[in-house]
Amino acid sequence: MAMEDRIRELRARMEDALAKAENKEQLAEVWQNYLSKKGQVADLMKGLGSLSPEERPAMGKVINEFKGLAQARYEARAAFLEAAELEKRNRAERVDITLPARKRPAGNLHPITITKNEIIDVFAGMGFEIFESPEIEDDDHNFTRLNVPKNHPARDMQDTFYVADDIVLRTQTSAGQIRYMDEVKPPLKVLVPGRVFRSDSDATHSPMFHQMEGLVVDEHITLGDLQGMLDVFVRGIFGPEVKTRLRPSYFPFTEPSAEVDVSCFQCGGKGCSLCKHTGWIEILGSGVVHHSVLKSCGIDPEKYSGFAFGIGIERIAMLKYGIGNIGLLFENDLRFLKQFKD
Ligand code: 2NM
Repeated sequence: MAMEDRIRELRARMEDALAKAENKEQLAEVWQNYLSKKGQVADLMKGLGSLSPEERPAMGKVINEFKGLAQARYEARAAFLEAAELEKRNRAERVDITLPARKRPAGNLHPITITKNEIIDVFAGMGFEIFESPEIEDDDHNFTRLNVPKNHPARDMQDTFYVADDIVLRTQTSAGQIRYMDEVKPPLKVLVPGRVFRSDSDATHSPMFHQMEGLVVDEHITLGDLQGMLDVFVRGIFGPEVKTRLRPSYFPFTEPSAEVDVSCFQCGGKGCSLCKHTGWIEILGSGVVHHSVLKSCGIDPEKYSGFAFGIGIERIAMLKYGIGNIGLLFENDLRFLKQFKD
């Protein structure tokens, strides 16, 4: 075949192969077949040897021109495929930056935590320290030093969870008050929040619940100081209109002891279903710290006196939010919990 015909035929085949190459691998194959040292364009060059010396220069020029053209075609196809690939990737990775962000559901605090924080805020405003202590206590801190003698009904297995002979799950956070008084001497104002445990369970009682006990010890502390601070507390929690009243009661660690009522924040004291038509709602227990409790902590009861109170956080939360069953606070049903988003 004449050289011109071979070139024309080769050019047609190569252009066809290039047009069919759809990716880098197929393109590399075309390069290998036609443009590499062992490719068909190089073969043409080798074919020059069989021509006469007169024909060689002109033919060499033609082949060289073809080689340049073949390379240009190859590069054009390579550039085209690269652009197509980039375009395809851009389309696949396209993001609409005007789309609103996907919503992440936000959580909220548990009503017990909300109530606990609110109570802490009010007492922190009156200068109280916050102190935390262990949930597992010894008999000494949970009972004996709180003036709960052996054989007292509060020690009965029915109320107290025993971990070992003289080790209990604390039944009140006052065990922490004892630990605090071992470290800090009067004047002192401390609040001990935490979980407590009693074998008791119904619509308003849970075997685990949260308490916050307060203690103030200084010279010349009286029941009047207690009532003044309680007034600040209930107004901070239930609103500026409410009043308090003390009724005599009994706790082994206080003498005298008092039950504290708040005037009904729903009906203003006129009587409604919430206050069972009495105008008053019981909210906590309190009293003047028993001299033997002070003595058990090395505090001289002749010089110092104090008052203490115990608040049930669940009780306050249930009153504040109108929750009828304590179990709702521990079931962790999101339909219930989501209602406390602020
Ligand atoms: C209450 C009621 C009355 C109380 C007593 C003490 C301590 F440690 F000072 F003796 N802390 N908390 C107390 C007093 C707790 O809870 C209903």
